[in-house]
Amino acid sequence: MAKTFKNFIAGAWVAPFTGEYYENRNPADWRDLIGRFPSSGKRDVARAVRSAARGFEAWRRVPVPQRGDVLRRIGDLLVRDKEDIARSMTREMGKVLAETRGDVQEGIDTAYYAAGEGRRRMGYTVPSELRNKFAMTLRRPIGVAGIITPFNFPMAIPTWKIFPALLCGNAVVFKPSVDVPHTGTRLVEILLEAGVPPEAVQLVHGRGSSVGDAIVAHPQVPLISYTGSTEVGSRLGETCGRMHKRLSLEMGGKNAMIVMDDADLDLALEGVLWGAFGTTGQRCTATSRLVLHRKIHDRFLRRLADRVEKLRLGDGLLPTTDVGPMINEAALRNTMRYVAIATDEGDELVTGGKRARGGKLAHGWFHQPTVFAGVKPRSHLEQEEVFGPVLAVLRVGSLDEAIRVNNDVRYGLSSALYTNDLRSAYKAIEDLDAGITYVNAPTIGAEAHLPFGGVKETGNGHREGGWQVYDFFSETKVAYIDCSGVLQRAQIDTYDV
Ligand code: UN1
Repeated sequence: MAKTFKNFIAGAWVAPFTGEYYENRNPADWRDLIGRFPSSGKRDVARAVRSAARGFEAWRRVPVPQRGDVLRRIGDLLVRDKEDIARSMTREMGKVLAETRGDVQEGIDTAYYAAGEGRRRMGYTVPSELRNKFAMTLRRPIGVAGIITPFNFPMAIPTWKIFPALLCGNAVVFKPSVDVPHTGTRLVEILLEAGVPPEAVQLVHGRGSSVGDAIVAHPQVPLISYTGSTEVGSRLGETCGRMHKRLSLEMGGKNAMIVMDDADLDLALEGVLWGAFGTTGQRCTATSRLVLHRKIHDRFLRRLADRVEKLRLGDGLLPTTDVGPMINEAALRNTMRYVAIATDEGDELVTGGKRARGGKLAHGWFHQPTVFAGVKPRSHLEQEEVFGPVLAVLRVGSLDEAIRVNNDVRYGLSSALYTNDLRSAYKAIEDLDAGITYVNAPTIGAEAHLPFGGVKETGNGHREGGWQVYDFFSETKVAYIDCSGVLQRAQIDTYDV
């Protein structure tokens, strides 16, 4: 009998007010039931926010370096449990073990970075225009942060948001994706074990349309950090705009990898395999377009097809597996829909193109790694995010044309250029409209201590990772201390003629 899991609200593991639960199953084999998780509702969120507001009042008074010590312990516990969490994460969401290990490692890196940040939460001191007067800035926590996260990085993405939120002194109401509630639960257990005060963190399971919306619309949640689709992000933006909330959005991508005729083609081949089919293409940073210079197009495509055909689908826990299942049936059907659209539009199917269900794959949501060539700029497959293992190949005649193709989409998260020409690399860094440009590396591989985020409809100007995210989760306060003992009027007494 599979376990029934609970929410963590007001310092205790509790059942949802709704009394309703849903089943969480292994996408590589849906006969494997991981557990039943709460389908919570508005009342659960309301209770969590009330408790988080109390948690905030206590946690905000803990000196920042001490909050940093708690973050360091979180990192230590993630190190201790890395293998175990990685295995249960692969069982829960399907990507191969090497990748779930990397996912936990990203959480560890983020924790240790946050711990260090606890000792350098810097404001600055500047000279005042008046005598005997200090002028300085400092950072203050904001309140209860609503954290809403996707399935594809069940550990890393929540940590990108929760760790800086906590380090800055906020309390957190966390809603993980309905597809990965187990990893969310593991993370919260670790936070508590490391010494985060019970009311500073709340875990509410359930759907976006009930739990997520209730968090976003709650008047006592002044800041929201969301990673997911551009459609949902726009909706959240409307609510947050109306309610004057601070909102960080991390959304879709249609990332291109450009391969020039002077590139190291062996390197580029490894890069595109990893970029397009890692996490079964279910990354916002996935390489979903491959833009090839015409001089190497045919040669490269042949080699690519050959390698893609050799990728082995299967359970991510098996060492023989290269590519795991898709997260659920809806995701699989969506990928199949795009294959049909591309075929209708006349794109040339090079390899793949079908659901895979033979032998050991019979009970999972598998789709063949798929490549379409001859894809035309502005066609559906070229413009829209599939979030699955489908690569669109385009042919160009120059770097300028490649850059135009890259930029002519609504998204702008990641980008990549393979070249051995320094001038081309420089031009790409200057001209590709994206938050991230990789030179001689694929579109995935962001590191925890650098800013992560995109331009255009990928985001709304904020960044995660690095130190920029610490500005998102805190408010700037300015303090002036006048030690002169007389009234000094800014703008007036220094310039009184
Ligand atoms: C995402 O694609 O949703 O750079 C996040 C990467 C990872 C993070 C990706 N470190 O691909």
